[in-house]
Amino acid sequence: MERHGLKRAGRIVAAVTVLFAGLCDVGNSQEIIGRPGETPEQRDARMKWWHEARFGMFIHWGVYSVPAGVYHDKEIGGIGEWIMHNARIPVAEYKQFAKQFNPVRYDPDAWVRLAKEAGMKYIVITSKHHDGFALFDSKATDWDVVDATPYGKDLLKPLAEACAKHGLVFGFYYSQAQDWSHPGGAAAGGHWDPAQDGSMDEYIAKIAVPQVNEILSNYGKLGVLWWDTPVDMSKERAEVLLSLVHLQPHIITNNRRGGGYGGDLSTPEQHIPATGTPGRDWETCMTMNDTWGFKSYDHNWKSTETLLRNLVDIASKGGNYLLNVGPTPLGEIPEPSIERLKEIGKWMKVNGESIYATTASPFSRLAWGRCTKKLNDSGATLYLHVFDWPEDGKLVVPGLRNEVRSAWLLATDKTLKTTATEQGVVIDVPAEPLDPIDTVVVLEVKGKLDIEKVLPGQAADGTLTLTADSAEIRGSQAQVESIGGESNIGWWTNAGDSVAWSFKVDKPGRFHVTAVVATPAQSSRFEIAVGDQKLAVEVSSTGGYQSFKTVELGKIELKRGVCELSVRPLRDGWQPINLRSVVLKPAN
Ligand code: FHN
Repeated sequence: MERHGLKRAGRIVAAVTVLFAGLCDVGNSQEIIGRPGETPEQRDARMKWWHEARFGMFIHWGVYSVPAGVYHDKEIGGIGEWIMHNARIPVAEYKQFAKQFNPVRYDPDAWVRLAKEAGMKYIVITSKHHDGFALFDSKATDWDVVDATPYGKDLLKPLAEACAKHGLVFGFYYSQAQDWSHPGGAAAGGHWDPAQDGSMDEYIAKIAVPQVNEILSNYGKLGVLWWDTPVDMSKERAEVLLSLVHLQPHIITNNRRGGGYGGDLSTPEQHIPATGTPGRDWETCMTMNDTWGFKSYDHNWKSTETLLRNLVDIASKGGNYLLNVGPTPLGEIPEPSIERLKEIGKWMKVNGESIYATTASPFSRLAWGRCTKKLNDSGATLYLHVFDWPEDGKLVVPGLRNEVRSAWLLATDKTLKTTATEQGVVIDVPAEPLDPIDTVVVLEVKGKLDIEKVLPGQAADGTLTLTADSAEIRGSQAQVESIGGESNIGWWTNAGDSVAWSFKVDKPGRFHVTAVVATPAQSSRFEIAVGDQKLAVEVSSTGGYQSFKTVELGKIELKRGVCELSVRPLRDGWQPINLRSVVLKPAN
């Protein structure tokens, strides 16, 4: 899978945004999770639709779509909706853009139909982003679509109605702690204009509280309230907002309100955690190009393959995918987004059963793709998402010991032959996949899932190849991604993360160790460990995160039996690397 990797991180987002995203990612152990006083059964009932939905649309829309990334004829770096901040645009000047915000082509019904066609089950739209501009008629300010734009009509009401009409759940994003236009609101997110002077408490009392009240009261039943960038949100400030949430008793909130409230979800941004966030509901939000709000010159669109495989990857880890669109000031969703959503929709129409209401894969990793599952009283349905079709026509489900009831191709219902082998269940599949992005094979098995971990072993010449796909990742950031169709461990930005492999050795001896790595850093230091043998190694720049080279790491002794090899950053000298494989070849 071609994921956008570390290579892009530097140029996509303002550093401050990355910081916010990092803060909000997985929360911390002191957070209050869920709703205080709610039983697990009540919580499950409240979260049911969300668990089943798996796929939603995020919409970032506002006045920033007018400059669309350009200010005084200069392309402004960073994400489009941050232009006011990144170009330090004075409040009064920024407000002039509202005069050109006239979304006469806005067709909320078409937006909702598009989301539905893509297979999305919910929509979350920015009711107010950090520029403080409200897409609704707010009594708390004139800085809203009704009072400040030629359009002059509430944009959220018709969208709420269209969602209700087409059966999608509707929700709001609200930037509660960062508002660059109202006095006191810019304390957290930088400050560049005396018009922003003021007290944050007053801003909370005069703008945030009344507006949250408005969005929770005036748009019917809502599914989600999506807070953002909770910098400087003390417990007291967060509590005032918390009390309003009861206006929508069933609403689901994320972990970005601040003040120690973890809400119902963690919200990894622009990435998919290696193993999900076990024990915690989570939702990856992601852009289709490199910006949330419309930017006229951002054409760096992810492929449909990437987006669809992201959805599958996320579902296989038990999470939801909130995929963003950034409409233009005329109210149009950019054509490349529409194309991709329609393509995803075609696949979902045939294969949606393998996504909706599924739970996480019971396998740690599958070299050929992903798995989602549904448990039932007599066994389980496993949906095998095959990204890399087996050339020999044998799909091996490693370590699966259950008796198979039946197997078939989801798209055609064609029954497939299965054989129980020592490696696991082997399924005979046709020579060609039905869908090159993801062909789904359904496997119905009897009884409680029984999966034995199958360890990699030596080739006939004694060589051991430890690939990214079979690695166990220990930590919070590093994850398997794919560059040029080959997997590697990337996003290794946390020096506390390590990776390890367990494997079987039946031809012991001394081995040459090499690794296939890529790094733009001048040098990076890490350690290879097998038992108490340790190799401290230093690799120098390979020319970038996509330039993979084989590097010599030294020699190591392996004994017969099960061994573990780990790769750990050395605090002194570690720089992120992408690691494709570690290979051990007999030294003689
Ligand atoms: O600063 C915002 C950004 O503009 C965007 O809204 C994202 C979406 O998750 N949230 C913040 C950064 O974490």
